[in-house]
Parts: sequence; structure tokens; C-alpha cells
Amino acid sequence: MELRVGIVGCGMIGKEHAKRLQYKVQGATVVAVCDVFEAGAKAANELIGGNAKVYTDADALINDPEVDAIVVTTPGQFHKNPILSAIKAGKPVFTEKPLTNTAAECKEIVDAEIAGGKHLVQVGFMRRYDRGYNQVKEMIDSGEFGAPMLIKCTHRAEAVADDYTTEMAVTDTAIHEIDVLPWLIGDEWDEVQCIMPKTTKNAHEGLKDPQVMIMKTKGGIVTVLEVNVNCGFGYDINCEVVCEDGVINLPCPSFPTTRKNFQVATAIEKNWMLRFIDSYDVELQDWVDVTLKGETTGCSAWDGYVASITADALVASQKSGKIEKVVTGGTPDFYKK
Ligand code: ISE
Repeated sequence: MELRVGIVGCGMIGKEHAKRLQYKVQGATVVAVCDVFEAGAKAANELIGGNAKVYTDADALINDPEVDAIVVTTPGQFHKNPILSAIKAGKPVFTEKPLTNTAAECKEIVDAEIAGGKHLVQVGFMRRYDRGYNQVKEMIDSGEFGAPMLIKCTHRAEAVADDYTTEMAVTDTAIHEIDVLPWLIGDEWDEVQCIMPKTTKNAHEGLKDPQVMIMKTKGGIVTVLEVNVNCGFGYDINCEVVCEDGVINLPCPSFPTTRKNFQVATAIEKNWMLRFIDSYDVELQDWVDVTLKGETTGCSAWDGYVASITADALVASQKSGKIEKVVTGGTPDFYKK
């Protein structure tokens, strides 16, 4: 049986996922694509062989009886409506991260899913499918290194577009660490703070970059995260977990090391799509497999909501400079695993 998928949002990641679902993932066919800009939807359709229906109205795609499941790849601020429409139509929906850009909107989604009584939403936090992060999780879970105490992370990118804002350092970038680290260590965020060092000359007007985010879990584990999105040299994701009996370090995946001109050099990945390409493949294959069985997996709407509550607290700290509390009110029974 094939899962007939409709894609809402045909920008860069929408086109990538369309190709991935059509040509790499087993068990799925992209039968419809939608973008408010018809040219974008048509371009996505061409990339997958030209046989999908082309829509400019997301609700029309979602309610098409030939579409079994939805993938939402619009920009984050436009995630809410298609997700709510998919829930209303009773169709499984995979949305790219973040669930939405604000906790208030995420809450609407969580409430709608609970009211519908069926788990339909999966949020695309692809790092949960990355081989390296999974190995780190296994090592932590083995207990061999003792309890984690401190996590030191960098989230660096070569450069960002002019419409990238100071808040997006949290809602678009740090949101990955906000989601993946509690999953990694089996804990929950308790309080967070954002500190602004001197801004780089490479940041565009009005953008504060780099930023340092300090986050503490209920269990007392402290994370120090450097977000630095105009570093100029590549996409540099590092995560070091300092435990009681040892240290687990997840560096960038390895490239050959060369020696020439009195230098030892190793390449670094250019961007996030290349760094996490395998994780995206595994993630969407898993979503298709599980959806075909009528089940859900991975990061739930509740997980996406909790990530957004944490992001809101960090954005508040960007403004206040103070430590801000992360208050979730506790996991509803519907989402308890
Ligand atoms: C982008 O949307 C991503 O999800 C990347 O993983 C992240 O590194 C980047 O900062 C975001 O803009």
C-alpha cells in the first residue's frame, strides 16, 4: 500500500521533501503540491515527475479525497492553519519544525488534537533521527559515563539572510537544541537565560549575533549553547556532554584530513541540509512506515508545544536579560508515553 502525500509549502525544504518522498522514501507517492505562489508549486511538481495535482489553496489540497496524509513545509509562521485543517480532516500531518512560531498557537494545535481524540501530528525535529545523537543517547542511557551534569553546544552557520531576526536565533535555530537535549538526557527544561556578547561585524543591521543561551533542567543539568549564525566558515554543530565518569563529545561528522603547505586541514559541512541529510531520510521513512500502520511516532504536538514554551522564555530573556522560568503545566494524559 502507498501513502498518498500532499505537500503544503514548496520553498526550499518543501521541494527537498517532495523529492525525498517521491524518490528515496519507500511506500509514499506525492500526489499533490501546494504553494500560495503557483510557480513554486509547479516547480516542485516538475521536480517529482509532473504528475501531482497543483494547488494554491492549502485547504483544497488537505480535503482532496486522494490525499491520505499532509506534509507542512511553509515558513513556521504559516504552520498553524494547515495543521489545524489536517486535524479537522482527520488526516495525519508531518510538519517541519517548529510546530509553530509561538506557544499560544501550538496550544491551539494541542487542544484541537486532544479534542479530535486521535494522534495525528508529528513535528520534524530531525536531530532525533541523527545517527550521532542516537549514539550519544545510547551511551548516556547505558549509565557507563555516569549522570550528565553539563552540556556544551555550538550551533554555528556560515551566514543568514537579511530577514533573519534576533528572535529567530531562538525560534528557528536554537529550537533544535531546545528539543533534542531533553530527549537526549531524559529531563525537562526548568529555567533559561539569553546573554548577548559583542555583536559580530558580519551580522546585518539590527541582528544580535552571536548569542549565548544558558538552560537548566529540572534535574540540575546546565547547557551552554553558542548560537553564531554569521561565523563565515561553515555549518558547525557540536555537542559535548560532561558526565560524572567521562565526557561524550559529538563533533561534526568526519571528512578526510589533508596535510599540505604546513597545514593539517579537515573540511566542514556547508549547510544544515547537507549535515542532516541522512536524518531527514530516516525521519520521513519512519513517518511513512508508521503512518501506513495508522500509528504516530517521534516528536508529538505536545513536544512541539513544550519546545515553543521554552523558546518563548528564551525570547523573553533576550529582552529582559534575566533568567526566565519554563512553565508547561505538566503533560496531559493524552500525550503520556
Ligand atoms: C534552519 O531552519 C534549520 O532548521 C537548521 O537546522 C538551523 O541550523 C538553521 O539555523 C535554521 O535556520
